[in-house]
Amino acid sequence: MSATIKSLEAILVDIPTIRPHKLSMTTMGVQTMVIVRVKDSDGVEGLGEATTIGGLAYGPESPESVKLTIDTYFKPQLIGQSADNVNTLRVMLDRSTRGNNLAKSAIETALLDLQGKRLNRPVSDLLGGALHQHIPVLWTLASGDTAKDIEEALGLLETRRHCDFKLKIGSRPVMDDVRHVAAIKEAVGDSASVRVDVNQAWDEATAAKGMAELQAAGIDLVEQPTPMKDYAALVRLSEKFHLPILADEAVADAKDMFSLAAAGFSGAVAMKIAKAGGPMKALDQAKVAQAAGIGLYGGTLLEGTIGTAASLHAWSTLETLHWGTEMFGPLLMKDDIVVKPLNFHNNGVDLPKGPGLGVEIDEDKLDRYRRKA
Ligand code: MUC
Ligand code: MG
Repeated sequence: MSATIKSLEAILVDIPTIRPHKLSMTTMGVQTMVIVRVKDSDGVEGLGEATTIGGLAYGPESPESVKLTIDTYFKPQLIGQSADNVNTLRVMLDRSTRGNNLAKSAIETALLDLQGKRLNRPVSDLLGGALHQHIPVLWTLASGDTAKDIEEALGLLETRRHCDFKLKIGSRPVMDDVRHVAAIKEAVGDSASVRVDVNQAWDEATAAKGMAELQAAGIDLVEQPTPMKDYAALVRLSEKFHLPILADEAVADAKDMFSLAAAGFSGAVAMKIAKAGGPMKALDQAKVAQAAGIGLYGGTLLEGTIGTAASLHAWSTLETLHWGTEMFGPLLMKDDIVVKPLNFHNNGVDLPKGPGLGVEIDEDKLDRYRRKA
């Protein structure tokens, strides 16, 4: 008889960030992860994670609501089910629950990890097989201070931990942001790719002005300049500029990708396992983007090591990641809750090895950082 799901736990874990991380909608000083532990009747454990950036300032799911959805709605459905068919379980949750993609992503990840451990294969094998063992990773400069960002970037270039940078802008007047970005681009030089993420902060006219200036300053990519639902603006801006647009909040899953591509968008997409509802669904989105000629980028909601490893297993199966990835989440946190952190070097990170995600919980650390109240 196949193993059944015996227990499921969703744990809130709060870890301070190494410095304030300033986004257009909020400033993060702590990252909250929802860690999922699912155990089967043979005692094998699968790990999953859901995070978001800036809580409800960013999107409709908060870490607390993810935990509630899992504890109250998903757990009763999953306990007692056969653990050996991830598709059956994710379809079951999709039928019973609309949206809640962050919570679904944590569960799909945990089920894949469990399955991988049972089969003694890495999660990337369950997704078709890895094509890459080392994956490029950029760094986000978001201290809120131009001089500090430059110092941070030059240090990272010197150690070759990162060679590309994403700048978080949108909270200040557009020309202040342009000056900030241009100064950083000038300091890091031509060998580094500099991109910006506006996190929806501009209206279309501001975006047109901002993009013209950023194009002149040598910026390579502009992420989500306008509000997520305004597809027409994204399409018009993508037609107007050589400077490509990276669609982020606008496209959560394969269906969104199809709609935006069908509306005439060209550019690139930030895939995120959390937005899509899990690694498998993020790869569904990748297929639609590929068919529409839209460039791929491995995105993050600043997950810790578990969520980052799950994303890396997914991205490793894609032949071309046109814009690389931003899977640096664990490096933004002061500490980690795993035994062996991911290995970031040579402007990228190694795909973790071993069965499942290839990640093991450090129980003492988990105990230290788990939310008590
Ligand atoms: C986002 O909006 O793209 C990724 C890097 C970062 O600093 O924030 C995120 C999310
Ligand atoms: Mg973004």
